[in-house]
Amino acid sequence: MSASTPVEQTPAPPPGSAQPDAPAWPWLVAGALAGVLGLFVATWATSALTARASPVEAMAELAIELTPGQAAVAAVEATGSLDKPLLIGGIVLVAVGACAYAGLLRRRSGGLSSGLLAALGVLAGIAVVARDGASLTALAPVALGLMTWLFALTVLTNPLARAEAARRGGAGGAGGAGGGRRRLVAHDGGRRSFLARAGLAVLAATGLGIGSTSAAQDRRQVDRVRRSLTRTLRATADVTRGTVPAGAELPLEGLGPWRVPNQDFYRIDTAIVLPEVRIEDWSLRIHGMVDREVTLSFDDLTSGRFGDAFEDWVTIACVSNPVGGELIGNAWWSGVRIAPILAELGVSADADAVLQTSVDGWNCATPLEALTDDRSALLAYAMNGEPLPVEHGFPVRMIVPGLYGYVSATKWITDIEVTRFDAVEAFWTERGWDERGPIKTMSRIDVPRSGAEVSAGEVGLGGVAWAQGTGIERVEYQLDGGPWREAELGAVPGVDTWVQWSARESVEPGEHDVRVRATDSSGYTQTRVMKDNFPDGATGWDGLSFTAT
Ligand SMILES: Nc1nc2c(c(=O)[nH]1)N[C@H]1C(S)=C(S)[C@@H](COP(=O)(O)O)O[C@H]1N2
Ligand SMILES: [Mo]
Repeated sequence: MSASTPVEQTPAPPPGSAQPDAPAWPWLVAGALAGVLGLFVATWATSALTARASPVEAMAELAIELTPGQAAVAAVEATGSLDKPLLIGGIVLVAVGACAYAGLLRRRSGGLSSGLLAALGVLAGIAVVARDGASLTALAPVALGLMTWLFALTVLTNPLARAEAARRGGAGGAGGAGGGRRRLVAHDGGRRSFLARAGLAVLAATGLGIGSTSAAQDRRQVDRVRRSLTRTLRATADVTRGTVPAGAELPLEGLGPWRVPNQDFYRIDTAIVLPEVRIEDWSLRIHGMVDREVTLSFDDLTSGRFGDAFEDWVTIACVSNPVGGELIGNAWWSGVRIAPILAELGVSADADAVLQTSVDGWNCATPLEALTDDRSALLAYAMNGEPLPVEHGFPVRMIVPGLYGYVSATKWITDIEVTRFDAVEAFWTERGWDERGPIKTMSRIDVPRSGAEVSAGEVGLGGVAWAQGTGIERVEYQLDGGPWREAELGAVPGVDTWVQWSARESVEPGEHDVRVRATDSSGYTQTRVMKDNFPDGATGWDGLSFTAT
């Protein structure tokens, strides 16, 4: 029996249905193009309406909020600082992929295709409402994006449907030779019209892309305010003292700067869209278990109402910093000490925690005593003599020596509630991280780099060590399993900064390895036990190999 059915007996397929021999890719391309166009329209509308976040950004933020802690941290570690671009890129990819599929679906069923796009739009709408509430400004970009998807997909696929109908007619061979030619012409016309429309879509997407980036630049008005603030701050804070103390930097080539420049400072936060807080809109409410609550303006902080400007060198660190890692930095911070403010407001004797909240909703709980004892815990408004960079918390953040950032260093801070640990949970502790978060005594090798080739003979070894609140007493290194030797230490202005260490050793040609360990002023020597950063910070000795030739 023959597998082929006479063409004449095939019932005519319903309009718009697929032909087995017609290629699928134009439908996929149409869907993907419509997808890209819709995303661009949504982004452009976000800028034009100065909505806080685009639908894609809102989805990324929601994803971060809903990700359990260890998975989030694993993602950050696996991808380095690329976590956010990767998350955004992944969402865009999934969205465009789904739109491409909607294009394919449209070949068989317009309803299913539109339904898929509508479902995507609803998802984006849910993310936006979850993050920013159901305002018109927040939702308009989603609505415009969805309308663009539906409209662009129709416009792009209509010629395809026409071309396929014509082709079908031709294949059906129902008409004479003349009819076949006409159908072929219609088919070619459909293809040409599809290509023209696709070209227009690409042009429109490009234009919108350029349009929304320049609009995004307009939004950086906070940057302009920062610059104009610099002079005012110079008057209120003695920023000239932020020059590196003599002897802090050891003369060893390859050692990083003791004071980390703002643009090189590590950045860790959950913000997809950087909060842009204007000075005149900023306020800090301090309340909870206090006799008297207060709401401070930026002027209140800088005018001396709660004491003079206070400045200090503090090395802050992230609990996710692995042994040998770079999620740590040292800067000259200017601000106001928090202890006298809390003292003036009168803190309840039952309180043991302070819940800090930022403008984007992130929060952390800090042990109360860290904010009331005599350490340099401050509401900082300047970093290395400049107004805080937006990504480091402009206009005001908390800096607390001795505690990892996730329990203390709230950027874009707007709320401080004196409370009790047993009454609150915060972003990272909810995800299983340690409640108190004291920074562990640590040391790191920076010279030579792991795997480096150096010339045999005298080589320099060096790095940094830190034990905030306690101070580094001694740093020892061990070359090729030999005896532990004490390294030379740089000068430091206090116990809250890292200290540079260096040494010189003579090495033979060949492979070498070096390890380091620090001892703090309490007499504690860093444990060699290697431990992961969860839930309270990594431990273990940093070590690496290098080759001498
Ligand atoms: N608002 C806000 N503040 C935050 C965070 C955050 O996610 N949001 N992350 C904290 C963490 S985990 C660290 S380690 C420090 C990092 O500060 P930096 O980015 O200025 O280096 O900020 C802290 N402050
Ligand atoms: Mo952190």
